[in-house]
Amino acid sequence: MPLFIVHHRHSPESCLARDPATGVMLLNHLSRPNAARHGVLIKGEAVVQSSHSLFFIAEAADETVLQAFLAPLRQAGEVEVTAAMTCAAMVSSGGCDGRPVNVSAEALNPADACQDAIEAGLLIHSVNPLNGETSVPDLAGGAVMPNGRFYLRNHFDIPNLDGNNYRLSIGGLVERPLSLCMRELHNLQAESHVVTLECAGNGRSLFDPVVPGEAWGLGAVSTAEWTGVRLMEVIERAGLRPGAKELTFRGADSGVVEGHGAPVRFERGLSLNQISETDALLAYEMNGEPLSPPHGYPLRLIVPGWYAVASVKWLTEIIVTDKPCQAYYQVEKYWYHWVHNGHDERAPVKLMNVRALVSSPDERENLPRGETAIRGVAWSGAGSISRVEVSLNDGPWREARLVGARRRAAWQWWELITRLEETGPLTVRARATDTAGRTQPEHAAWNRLGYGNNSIHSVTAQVI
Ligand SMILES: Nc1nc2c(c(=O)[nH]1)N[C@H]1C(S)=C(S)[C@@H](COP(=O)(O)O)O[C@H]1N2
Ligand SMILES: [Mo]
Repeated sequence: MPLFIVHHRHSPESCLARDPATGVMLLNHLSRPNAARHGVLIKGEAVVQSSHSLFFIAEAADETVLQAFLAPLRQAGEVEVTAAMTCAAMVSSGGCDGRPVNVSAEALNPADACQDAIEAGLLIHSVNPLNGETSVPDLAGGAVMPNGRFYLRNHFDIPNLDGNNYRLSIGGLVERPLSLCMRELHNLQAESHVVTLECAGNGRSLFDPVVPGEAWGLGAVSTAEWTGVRLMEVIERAGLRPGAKELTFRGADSGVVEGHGAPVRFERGLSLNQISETDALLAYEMNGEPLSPPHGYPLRLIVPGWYAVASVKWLTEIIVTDKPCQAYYQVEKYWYHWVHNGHDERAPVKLMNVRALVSSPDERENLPRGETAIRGVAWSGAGSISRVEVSLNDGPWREARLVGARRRAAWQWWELITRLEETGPLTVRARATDTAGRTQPEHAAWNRLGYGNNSIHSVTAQVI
């Protein structure tokens, strides 16, 4: 809804607040419930001391609605209404003299989505497309991440799909092409899995030399309980025809990318062999709530263990083929491109690397001497976490305690209780090993697009 700043002024002689009855009448009129009955959402109000002047910020469908609500204030003095916008809208429109972005009905208003993300506590990297990460200390907390604080990675505008008219189509090399509405999907047997998603670019900004792409810190990772239908359940209903080997997952979003004249869709592929090794889910709920539009409403794919690029949001089509998917985000992006002794080597981005993050202490945090808990999370796409070790001030690696359930595809809490005897800087490093025997390198191999950075995390606090 449009945003306005309201300024009301009256003369000292006719000060409304001086008369208790009028004062109370105004308080009630400006109360949030009463404003809401008039179609006005008051975001915050304040009176300038000793100046008989009141300001407030309000949302309303249009200025007429707001003006009608302001009648009691107009009777008492002057009212000035100024059109305004959120800081997020300002940035997304290209500056203070920009015009609000014209958003098509098919897309979510990027400024509104960004405002929600800011209020939930995400650190924003870009408004359009909307990308934001969680702060590393915020990764610690409940078993899952609150939905609003789950990092966001979008390549294009966020589709604003209507769940009531939505259909998932399954076609290509199948016996019975399907077109399923959400009710039909809800009627199939539901499963819930706690799964960690990590963006392949998480930690990219820590590569040296600098690589292009979204400059993620370490918070492009989160965990949620996803509820939906097993992907293979739906595929089996459609029935595979001979030769069927590969699936392409098509999202509703599209846009212009470098080197291509026509807009491309967000599409990714998996082979049936790869799918048989995961519990891939067609998810409609995240932590017990319907998916929010930025996280893929009404349906997304969740591929446990894989870097999150595989988990296609706003999934509208599954196409069964005999050949691997050739989509832009399959063949031109999401490839490791290493340079070893002057030779180029390439490999597709698949399973998440093993990795531990220290969530507590935070960088530059002051810690009192005495007993302290070093905490964090650890995960891997290739297995569950078998061990996390911690080194303090480059001392020997000490084994941390793994906390909570061992889940195959979700991060693992860990902690190490220790005594801090000496004041001064304390460097904490944590290194995870998974059940597949993989562990973390001191420095992950640099690659041209900055994927899979699982270098050992190091945090320096101060003991005081
Ligand atoms: N349709 C669609 N699906 C998508 C993307 C996208 O841009 N469009 N981004 C992918 C990438 S790179 C990541 S890291 C995850 C992010 O999921 P989230 O925004 O729910 O955290 O979604 C994946 N699925
Ligand atoms: Mo990603």
